[in-house]
Amino acid sequence: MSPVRAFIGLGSNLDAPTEQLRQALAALQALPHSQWVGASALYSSESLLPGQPLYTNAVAALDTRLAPLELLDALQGIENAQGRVRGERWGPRTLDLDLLLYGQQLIDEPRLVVPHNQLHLRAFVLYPLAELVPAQFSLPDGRSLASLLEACPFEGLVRL
Ligand code: PH2
Ligand code: MG
Ligand code: MG
Repeated sequence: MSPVRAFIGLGSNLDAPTEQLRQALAALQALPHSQWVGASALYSSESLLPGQPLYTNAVAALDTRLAPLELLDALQGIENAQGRVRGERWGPRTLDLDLLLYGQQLIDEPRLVVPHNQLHLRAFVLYPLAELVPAQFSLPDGRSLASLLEACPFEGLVRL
């Protein structure tokens, strides 16, 4: 199997978020059967759920021979290693690693939906992603990243 370029969204709003992201980026660089491509800058923003600590977010890219569910397992392993406690949906977390895109594949399985179903609504995903792809980049369903960025103001994001 030839490698597939995967994009991973990183987020943290507990226990020194910026340090959590740095540690997670190092863990992603060490993933087996995968070649590191790069990461965006870190960004700070308010949580989508009010009343939570600020989030730090970033997006990383790697070329991987791991199958989508193998990659998901590896991402959850990193989340767990960094103290992720699975409680309420959208609760504060030490580390969230979301598989945003896996090549141009559309995946709809009980454990995994790719592209991530909120990707198009989230400035803290779209703007970091835009740092890692060509200007004419499109999602597997044909939506251009440029059109999604246009519909999703940068407002509220702070590039760290
Ligand atoms: N993740 C959530 C809910 N809200 N808000 C920001 N700013 N960043 C996130 O990563 C985030 C969020 C659930 O995954
Ligand atoms: Mg998430
Ligand atoms: Mg998640």
